[in-house]
Amino acid sequence: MNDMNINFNNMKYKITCADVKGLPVTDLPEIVISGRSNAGKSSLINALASSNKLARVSSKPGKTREIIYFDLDGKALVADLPGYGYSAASKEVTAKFSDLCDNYFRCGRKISLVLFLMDIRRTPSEEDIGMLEYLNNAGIPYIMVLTKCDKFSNAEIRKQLGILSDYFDFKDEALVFAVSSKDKKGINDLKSAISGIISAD
Ligand SMILES: Nc1nc2c(ncn2[C@@H]2O[C@H](COP(=O)(O)OP(=O)(O)OP(=O)(O)O)[C@@H](O)[C@H]2O)c(=O)[nH]1
Ligand SMILES: [Mg+2]
Repeated sequence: MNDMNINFNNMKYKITCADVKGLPVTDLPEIVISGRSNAGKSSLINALASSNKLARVSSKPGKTREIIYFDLDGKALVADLPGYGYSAASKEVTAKFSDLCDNYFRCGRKISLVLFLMDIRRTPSEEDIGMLEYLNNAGIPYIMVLTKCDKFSNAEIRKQLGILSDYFDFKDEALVFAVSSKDKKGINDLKSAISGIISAD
């Protein structure tokens, strides 16, 4: 694998976009972090960057409400998307989040890689299943990242992987990683996989 050696510690905040019209114009590959509210998207960005303050994390779902871009070592952009499936917000606000995600995926932007996050303890939601179907149909490369695996024993993780394979029609090339942003388990393997995919792009 022609690994381009991305320095994940060199990740910097770039821009916040409330609307797809404001998305940065770029030739860099784009890595998108997607998944339901509270799945651990912003925490994963911090874990990848070995930082605890780059992306804002909250125990309340719905923290990230705009698309937040980070520059990854000058070699890629990372987009932290608002989570879907967050219904505690007002109807109007909820519609705006999902519109923004929908518009983002529909606006014709070239996406090099989606990190599709799910809390390993949760049963996949309809939206999770829809998202995976969309990625498969659109031929967008993705990595499934099962988060918060510090909450599970290795036996529980194996069992959950079995359950998930009943839900998702994993393609042969689908990559599945169990990680913990808290104790950093699986983070280095995930970084290598991201580097490999981005360098082949
Ligand atoms: N135990 C544990 N908790 C985690 C982990 N990753 C995230 N969390 C917790 O999960 C909650 C949500 O984390 P965020 O990173 O803000 O989640 P998010 O997907 O960005 O959420 P939204 O922006 O609301 O969509 C916080 O309380 C985090 O501390 C993990 O690996 N292990
Ligand atoms: Mg977030």
